[in-house]
Amino acid sequence: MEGALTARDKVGVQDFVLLDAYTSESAFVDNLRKRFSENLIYTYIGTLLVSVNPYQELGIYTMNQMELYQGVNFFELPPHVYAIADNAYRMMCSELNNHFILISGESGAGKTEASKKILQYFAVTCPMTESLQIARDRLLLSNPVLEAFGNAKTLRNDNSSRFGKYMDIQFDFQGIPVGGHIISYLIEKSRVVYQNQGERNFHIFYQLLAGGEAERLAYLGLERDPQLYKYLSQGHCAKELSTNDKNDWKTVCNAFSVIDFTEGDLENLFGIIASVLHLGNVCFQEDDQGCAAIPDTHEIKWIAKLLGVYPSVLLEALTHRKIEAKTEQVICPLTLELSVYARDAMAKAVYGRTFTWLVNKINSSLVNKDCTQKTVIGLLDIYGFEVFDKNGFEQFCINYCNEKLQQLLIERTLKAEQAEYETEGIEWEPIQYFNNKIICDLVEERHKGIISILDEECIRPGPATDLSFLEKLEEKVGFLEKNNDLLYRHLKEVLCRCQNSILRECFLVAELENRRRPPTVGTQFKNSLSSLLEILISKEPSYIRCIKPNERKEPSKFDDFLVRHQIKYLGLMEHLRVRRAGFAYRRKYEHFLQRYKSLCPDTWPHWHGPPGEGVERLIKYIGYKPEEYKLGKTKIFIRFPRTLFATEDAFEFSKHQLVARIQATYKGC
Ligand code: AD9
Ligand code: MG
Repeated sequence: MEGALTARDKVGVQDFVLLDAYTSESAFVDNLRKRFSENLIYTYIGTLLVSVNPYQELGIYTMNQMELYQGVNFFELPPHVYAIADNAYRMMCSELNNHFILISGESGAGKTEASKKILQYFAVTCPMTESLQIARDRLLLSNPVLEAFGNAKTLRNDNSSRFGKYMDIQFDFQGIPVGGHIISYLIEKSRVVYQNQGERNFHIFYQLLAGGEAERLAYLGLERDPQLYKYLSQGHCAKELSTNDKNDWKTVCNAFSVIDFTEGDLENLFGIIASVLHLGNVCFQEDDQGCAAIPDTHEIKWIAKLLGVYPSVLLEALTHRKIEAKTEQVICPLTLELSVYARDAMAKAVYGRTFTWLVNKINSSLVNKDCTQKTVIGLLDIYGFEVFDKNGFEQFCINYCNEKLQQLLIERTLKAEQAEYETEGIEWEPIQYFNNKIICDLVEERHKGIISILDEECIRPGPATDLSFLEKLEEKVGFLEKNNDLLYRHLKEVLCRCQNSILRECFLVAELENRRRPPTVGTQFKNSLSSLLEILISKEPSYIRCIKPNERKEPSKFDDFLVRHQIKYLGLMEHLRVRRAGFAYRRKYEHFLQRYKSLCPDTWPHWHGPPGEGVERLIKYIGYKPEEYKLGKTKIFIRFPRTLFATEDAFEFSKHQLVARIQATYKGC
C-alpha cells in the first residue's frame, strides 16, 4: 500500500480527475510538473489528453509501444497519444461512425508532432493489404511535402505550421486505411515577402537551395547562398537550419515521387518557387517623373523564362496599372511604392495559390475510388494561439480560429456529459463555465462583428485607412491591406496567360471576366471556419491539449508561470470541473470488473453473470458507501477520486501479494 502511495506522490496522478484538490490551479500545475520531471508527458482529464512538449526524444514511440496500445482498454495503460488514436479507431470500427481528433495548444506546444504520431500509429497498426500500401505511404508522405511548403521557422517554433490543416483518414469496412483528404486553411502568405528578425521564409526555399542538384539550380538561375535573396534574408537567420534543409530536401523529393508528381509537375513547381526568389530581387528606381522603373532586367528575364511570359509584358505589369474607363483602358505608371506593393502582391498570390494547387494535387493522389463504404478519422492540426509583441491580421485570424474551436469543445464536452448522464439514467447538476461565444460573436456577427466592420472599411468609397477602421473599433489593431489582398488586374492577366501549367490552373481567365469584388480574406476565413465546424459537428470528438513547458525550446525546463497561463486559456480547469461536477470517474461494467475482479472471491477468477451484477457484488464486498457511487445502465459512476484510489491501492496490494506468493512457490521448487 505504502509503495503505491509513494509512487503517486512522486509521479503524480495520471488522470487529473483523481486529483484531490481538483479545483486548485496550483495542484494542477504541480501534477503536470511532477510527471514532466519523470518524463511522463501525458496526463488525462477523463478522456481528454494533456500533452507537455518534452523537447527531446523520449523513446516512447517505438513499435513495442504501438503494439502495447493496440486494442487495450483506455485506462489500463499509462496515458499516451496512441491510446487516443486507438480508442477513436476501435470506436469507429465497432460503431461504424466518423471521428475527429482535435489537437490544440499554442505555437510550439507539439500539435503537429502529435498529429504525425497518430498518423504513424494508424499506418503501422491498422490491417493492410499489399495493394493499399501505396495509399498508406501517400498519406504519410503528404506530411513532409506540406510541411516544406507550409511550415517555417518562427520565434516560437523552428517548424511552425503557417497554415491550418484538417486531414480525413478514410478507412474501409475492415478498418484498412484506404485514402484521405486534406483541407488547408489560410496559409500565411505575407511570410513569402517579409519575415521578422530571427524568422525564416517557408522551408522549401532553403531546401531547394541547400539540396537541389547543381543542374537544377542552374536551370532555375539560382545560387546556393540564401543570403543573396531578399525574400530569404530579412530575418537574418537564413543559414541557421542548413544541414536539416539538405536532408529534408531528399525527404521531400522522395515524397514527391511516391505522391505521383511527374517530372513536368516538378519543373513547373520549382519554376514558380525560383521565380518568387527572383521576384524578390527585382529592384525599382524612381525616374524623373516620380514613376517606378526597373533599371536591371536580369531577374525579369529569369521570371519570364520560368513562368513563360514575355519579359516586356511582365515589366510593364510590375510598373503600370490598367484602369478601365467606360470605353477604353488607360495605362498609368505606378509610383515606386506601388510597384513594390504590386511585386510583393504577385509573389504572395503566386505562392498562396500554388500551395492550394499542391493540396489539391495531393488530394487527387489520395482518392480511393474502389472503396465505397468508408468511415473517417479526421485530424485537426490548426496553427496555435499566438501573441507577439506586435500582432497582425494573421494573429487575429489564428486566434479567432482557436476561439471557435474552444467553443466547440465547450459545447461538445458539456453536451456529451449531459447526454451521458441522461442515457445512463443519472441525475446531474449543470455547472458554471465561461462560454467564449461572446468573443466569437464579437469577431463574426453580421453587421456588428470585427470582420463585418473591416469589410465595410475595405469597400467604402473614399480613403479607407487602418485609422478610419481603428476609429470604428476603438482598438489598436489594423489590417485593411491584408484583408483586401488585392492583386492588380494587370498582373493577374499576365499570370492567367502564362505558360506555366500550374499557374494556369491557379489563375483562371474566368476570374478576369468576373467583375465582382472577391470576398475579403477575413470573410473567406470566417466562411471556411464555419464549414470546418460543420464537418466536425457531425463526428465523434477526441481532444488533445498540448502545452509548451518553456519559451526556450529546451528539454527538462518547466516554467510554472507559462504553463499556468496555458492551463487557463485552454480552459483545462473548467474541463476538469465539468468532468468532476457529477462523478469523477466512470467505467463500463465490463472494464471495471476486469480490472478489480481479483478483489472479491465472488468475481475471481471468473464471473459468469451479467457484468453489472458482478460489479454490484464486487463493490459491496469492498465496501463502497451509497453516496460514493451510482450505477447506470452500462457504467459505474464513482463520485470521489479517493474511492477509486482506495480500490486502486487495494488492487496494487493484492497484485504484490500474488507476485510474492508466486515467488515463494518458485523458491520452494
Ligand atoms: V505551431 O502552432 O505549428 O507553431 P506545434 O505544431 O504545436 O506549433 P510542433 O509539433 O511543431 O508544435 O512542435 C515543436 C517542436 O517541439 C518539434 O519540432 C519538436 O522538436 C518538439 N516536440 C514536440 N512534440 C514532441 C514530442 N512528443 N517528442 C519530442 C517534440 N519532441
Ligand atoms: Mg504545427
